[in-house]
Amino acid sequence: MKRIKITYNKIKDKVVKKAKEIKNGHLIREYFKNNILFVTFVITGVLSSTILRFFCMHTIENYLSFKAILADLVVVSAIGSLGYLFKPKNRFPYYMTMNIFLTAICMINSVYYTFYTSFASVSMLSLTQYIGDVGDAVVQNVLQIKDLIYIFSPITLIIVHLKLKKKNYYKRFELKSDRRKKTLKTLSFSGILLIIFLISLSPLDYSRFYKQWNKEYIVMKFGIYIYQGEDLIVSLQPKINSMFGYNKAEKEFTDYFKDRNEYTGTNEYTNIFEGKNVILIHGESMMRNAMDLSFNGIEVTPTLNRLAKQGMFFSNFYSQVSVGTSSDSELTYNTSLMPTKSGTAFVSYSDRTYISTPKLLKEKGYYTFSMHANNADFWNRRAMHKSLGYDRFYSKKDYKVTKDNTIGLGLSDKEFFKQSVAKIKKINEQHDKWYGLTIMLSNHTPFSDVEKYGDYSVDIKETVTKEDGTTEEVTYPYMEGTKLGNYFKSLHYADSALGEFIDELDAEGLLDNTIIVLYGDHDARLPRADYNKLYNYNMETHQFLSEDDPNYKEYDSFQYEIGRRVPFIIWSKDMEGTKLNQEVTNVMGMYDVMPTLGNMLGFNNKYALGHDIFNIKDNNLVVFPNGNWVTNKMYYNSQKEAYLSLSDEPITEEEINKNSEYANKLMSQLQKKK
Ligand code: GP9
Ligand code: MN
Repeated sequence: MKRIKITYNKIKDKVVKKAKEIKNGHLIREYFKNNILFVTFVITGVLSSTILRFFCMHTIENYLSFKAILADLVVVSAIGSLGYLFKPKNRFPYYMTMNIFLTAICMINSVYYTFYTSFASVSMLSLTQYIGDVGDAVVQNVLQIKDLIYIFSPITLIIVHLKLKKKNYYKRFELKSDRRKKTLKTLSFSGILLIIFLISLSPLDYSRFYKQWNKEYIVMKFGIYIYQGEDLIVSLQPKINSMFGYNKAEKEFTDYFKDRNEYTGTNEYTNIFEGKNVILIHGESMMRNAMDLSFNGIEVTPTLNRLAKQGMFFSNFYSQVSVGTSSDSELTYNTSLMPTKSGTAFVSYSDRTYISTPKLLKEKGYYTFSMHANNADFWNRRAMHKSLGYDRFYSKKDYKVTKDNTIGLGLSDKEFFKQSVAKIKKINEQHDKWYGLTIMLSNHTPFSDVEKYGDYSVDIKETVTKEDGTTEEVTYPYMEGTKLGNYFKSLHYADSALGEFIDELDAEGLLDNTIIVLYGDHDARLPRADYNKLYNYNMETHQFLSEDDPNYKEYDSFQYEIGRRVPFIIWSKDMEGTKLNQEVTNVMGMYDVMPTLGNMLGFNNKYALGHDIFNIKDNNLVVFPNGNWVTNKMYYNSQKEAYLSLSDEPITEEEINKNSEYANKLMSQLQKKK
């Protein structure tokens, strides 16, 4: 009894002494002094991750998110604790290696976010071969000073190391058992932090972490390091999935469609194009809103505007791409499935069986082909176009590409179309019915081959009569020299190539029994600041409005998101004046094309995620791979949990929840390809 009392008193004295020391700051100071390398490693690691959130998520509660800081602290301190397993003199190389690793994660994500407005995925590593081709575009437009800021972290660690070396800090001796004790103590500290972190998470946090598609949210609540770790596991999943769980995924996928017979069946457009040839045009980076713009009385896209006016124009249309951009559009267009949650379907899932437009047309006796004058392996098209059911893929090696006839990434669109017409002519001679995809290339970021786009001024030119009666042409600076201005020049070029293509096809008699279908593949990722310039220019005074001007219209992030619309047009020579010549204003997504066009061409895919727009009409809901969605009434940003009203009708919470639930259900099908 006496013994217990003595031990108790001893412990009590110790605790009181420690508490006093902590209160006086001795212990903390002492700890920092003795563990300076570890502390520096932890602080720099957490700071880098915070800076990344600061640059990517602009509200203070996002980048100073308590949960994310705690999560980063757990990861970095756990990694740091392992440093104590080394002898003091070997600790710096360990911390330095780990620091470079964590810094690289932040830097890569910083660059990646600027380009894709999303965080990087390990599964994209298998795509680095394609990045080479657009590498210049990335370096010119994306690598910014803010991406280099993270170098402060290894530099700080080196400085601290050199100072410690000078003070003979590394000459100390520590017993092996002491090192193990220290490691365990520090790891326990990380463990306590981990428990606090796990308790602080809400059910929504857990659910989003599990689903993984809302990357911003995960980084905001779990920090970049946990996100990247989870991403690594998820990225390896396709490989593992091929071995296990495939049957379960297939069952879930088919079950999803079992009770889905709403908005199906025939309508007044059923079979209307049966037996017609189809030329599908993939309009690289073509954006819908550019169709409304003119400079000096000349439209940016006169050809698109003519096709829209004479044909069927879906003016409220969105592509639904993820990081696979062009390839995601091709996938969704042809299968009515959505891109994968991580990586790209074209790369990770080219070995799956797809129900696709080319395959269903082949069953109806069509010959199917695709044409793109770029390297056949870009986006793994060589393999994937075969999986999608194209009989033949014409790629770079099938075209004459010279230095003189290239623009941007490769063969110019004008030259590509000219050479393609000759090929289509032959196909037409050999085949009764055909369906062919042509993928454009010139209008691709960074839109810097300006001198090759031809004359198209995006400044304002006016002829002014002087006092002496003579005239003079005056140029007022407007969009010249901006990235958006260069985009308009590039798009004007691509539009003119399109015009020439249609004329050449017509001259060869190839349009007589043919419909042209055109889609913009995705937006052009242009700076928001440039749109503020575009929409805040006074044509009378030739001045830009300042931000405090009452007429100044901010092109906010919502405007930017809904401004990502792309054109979708179905046109044929004889459509003008018929019932098909109309503007369809109901919101529509790329996944609605297969059901809509399929109905017109006379086929049906039971496993389509989208709907025939003429059946679903204004009940349509377009889900984006990041979880955002849009209806005729509103655009909903699920990361911000905020909406933009698009009509005068009131919006209820119940409606938002119902739509979000639908979006969630659909999102969970993304990975399950039949
Ligand atoms: C590459 C071209 C561009 O061949 O389709 O792809 P993107 O960079 O737009 O995904
Ligand atoms: Mn593209």
